[in-house]
Amino acid sequence: MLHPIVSAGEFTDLDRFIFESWGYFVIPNVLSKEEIQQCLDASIRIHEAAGTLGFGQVGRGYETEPAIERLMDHPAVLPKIRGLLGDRFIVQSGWNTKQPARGGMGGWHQDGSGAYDFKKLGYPIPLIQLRASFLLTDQEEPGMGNMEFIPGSHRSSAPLPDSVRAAKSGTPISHVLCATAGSVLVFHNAIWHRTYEHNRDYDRYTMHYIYSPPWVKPSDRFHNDVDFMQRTTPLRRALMGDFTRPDAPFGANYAPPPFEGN
Ligand SMILES: O=C(O)CCC(=O)C(=O)O
Repeated sequence: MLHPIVSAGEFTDLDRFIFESWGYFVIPNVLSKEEIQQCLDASIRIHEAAGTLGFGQVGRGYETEPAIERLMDHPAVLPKIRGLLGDRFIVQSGWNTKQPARGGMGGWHQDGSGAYDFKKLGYPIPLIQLRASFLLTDQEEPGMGNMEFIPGSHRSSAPLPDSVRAAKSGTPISHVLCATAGSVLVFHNAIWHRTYEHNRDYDRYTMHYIYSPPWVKPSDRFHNDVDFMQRTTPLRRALMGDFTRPDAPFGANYAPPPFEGN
């Protein structure tokens, strides 16, 4: 099957071309078996603490779980985020998603804000929420809680027909992404996507980090947790939006996060 696979680390011209034309790419083998296990254990704790019943997304897991925190600025992924957003961006949110054993299909959607539809910003819909999804369980074949995408749909000015959305059926051009645990999907907010069905008898977990321009409001928190901010690294603090601005409305810019040496 055709897959938009890229290598970890450096953001290349080909990575950019793939992202621009497909709306997403996959970085295989980012996490070791040990790291996957640590993140899985952490995900289970996060959802147990939140009391998730069925499908659920829990934010702020990075504040309490070091294995999840380490994914925020992972060296295999961060160069891709910098390549696509530049050097000034924030972690808008970090959502840990659980799809329960034998969970059904999700609904087709584009990411964005219910409060202000990103379509109103212009065409093509701009890159406002860049997502890096760390797969914590294997999704090597369809039916394992995969992500399903419609390649190139982030550039479609036509909406996905209601008949497709209501019926929860497939489209002839959708792509059920298959990848092993430890792979990372990077995708554009405007790409049409959904959670594919999960036919196995264990829960599926994915850790999603969303990166946004610095003037976008965080969506998983109203305030940064003080203990976490004191404990974490200077780079992560900056990515959480803790930076000094010489002026309020960003007109004169601000010092970029300390990407080197962290
Ligand atoms: O199934 C998932 O983990 C992702 C759900 C999704 O599509 C989303 O959060 O926008």
